[in-house]
Amino acid sequence: MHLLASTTFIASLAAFIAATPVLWDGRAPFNLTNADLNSNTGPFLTVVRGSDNATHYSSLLGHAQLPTPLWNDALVLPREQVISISIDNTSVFVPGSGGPQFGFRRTEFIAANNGDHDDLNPVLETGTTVFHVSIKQDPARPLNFTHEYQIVFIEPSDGSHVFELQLGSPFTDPTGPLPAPDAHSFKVRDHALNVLFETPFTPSSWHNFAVQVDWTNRTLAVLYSTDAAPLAVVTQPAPNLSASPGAAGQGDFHFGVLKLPLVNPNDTAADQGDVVHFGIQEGDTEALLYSGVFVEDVSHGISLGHGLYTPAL
Ligand SMILES: *[C@@H]1O[C@H](CO)[C@@H](O)[C@H](O)[C@H]1NC(C)=O
Ligand SMILES: *[C@@H]1O[C@H](CO)[C@@H](O)[C@H](O)[C@H]1NC(C)=O
Ligand SMILES: *[C@@H]1O[C@H](CO)[C@@H](O)[C@H](O)[C@H]1NC(C)=O
Ligand SMILES: *[C@@H]1O[C@H](CO)[C@@H](O)[C@H](O)[C@H]1NC(C)=O
Ligand SMILES: *[C@@H]1O[C@H](CO)[C@@H](O)[C@H](O)[C@H]1NC(C)=O
Ligand SMILES: *[C@@H]1O[C@H](CO)[C@@H](O)[C@H](O)[C@H]1NC(C)=O
Ligand SMILES: CC(=O)N[C@H]1CO[C@H](CO)[C@@H](O)[C@@H]1O
Repeated sequence: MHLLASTTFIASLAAFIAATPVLWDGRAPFNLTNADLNSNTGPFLTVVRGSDNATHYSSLLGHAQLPTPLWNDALVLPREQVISISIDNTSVFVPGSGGPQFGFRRTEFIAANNGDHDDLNPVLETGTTVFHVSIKQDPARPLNFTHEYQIVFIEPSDGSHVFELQLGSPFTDPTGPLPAPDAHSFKVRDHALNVLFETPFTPSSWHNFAVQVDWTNRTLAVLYSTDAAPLAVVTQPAPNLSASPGAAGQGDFHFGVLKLPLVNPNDTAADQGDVVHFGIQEGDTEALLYSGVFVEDVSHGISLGHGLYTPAL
């Protein structure tokens, strides 16, 4: 029995070693250029931004910065470039309808294949899939933790988020004590905005997150580590049943900087709650650094880094 059990274990380890299928890879290769960002060539759709071109708000850093060591062996040249994503006071997005979003400042990359996200989303958001992302501070262009930032999320067409990664002080109307006590922590929130996992945004480290989404049973589980440490499971699958099932629950996978306003006491009561169009923004230039962004299927396990895997949760 013991022998059989250990043989099975070795067989299943071997299956995990045979690499879990990457459904979309946003780890920017060195042949991806800033011009590609402007033309939506490659893995990113860069339309969620202000009026200037994409490279005014984002850039590929070549060999100037090291990406997360989780997927990049320290002894050889990295396989990906760090992506810098910033906002300034011109970062007012004008969507197809609804008018300019004067309440927000935002620059986001959306997962795509040469501009096509509509065909990609059902691929990334069926069965059970894992969304990987690593984030680092840009010390020259820090965030303002008095504000709320939503920095990674999947957004179905109803504007909700299947899950999101949040920083700063949650928007409050009427304005509560600011900054919030945990403003400097990352929060992984579910569709209903419950905090599933929280960890401090320490400077100088890469913060590696992975969120497993079971699209059929609608659950979320979170993995996390810093720098080269393999990902560790920090929350087991929890129900996320306020998210819509099926196609209505699928949406674009965003990462970047979305800054919410503070309430402007001069606005009407109704407008004070309209974070999209109203509120106070200082207009500062702020940025985050990204690497290690990809989506995988869990059929052969969840990648933990350095070739390690764990079975689906
Ligand atoms: C980069 O090189 C890979 C491998 O040759 C290729 O598949 C990909 O299309 C290239 N990407 C760009 C943006 O040129
Ligand atoms: C993007 O805009 C900047 C100035 O805002 C300009 O210098 C640059 O040439 C533009 N890039 C492209 C590819 O249009
Ligand atoms: C920032 O942008 C808003 C909206 O376009 C504008 O009303 C405001 O004057 C700008 N502030 C600064 C400091 O440029
Ligand atoms: C951060 O935002 C608050 C609220 O608008 C503002 O008072 C403060 O000056 C801002 N800090 C910086 C460094 O811009
Ligand atoms: C999903 O729910 C079904 C029905 O309750 C259950 O049989 C199945 O084990 C669940 N799958 C997972 C991965 O939890
Ligand atoms: C509110 O209005 C007053 C009077 O016009 C003005 O001085 C103040 O700057 C305004 N405050 C904001 C946050 O816009
Ligand atoms: C962690 C958790 O259970 N989150 C929520 C998932 O969705 C259901 C249904 O809306 C909520 O009740 C849970 O609190």
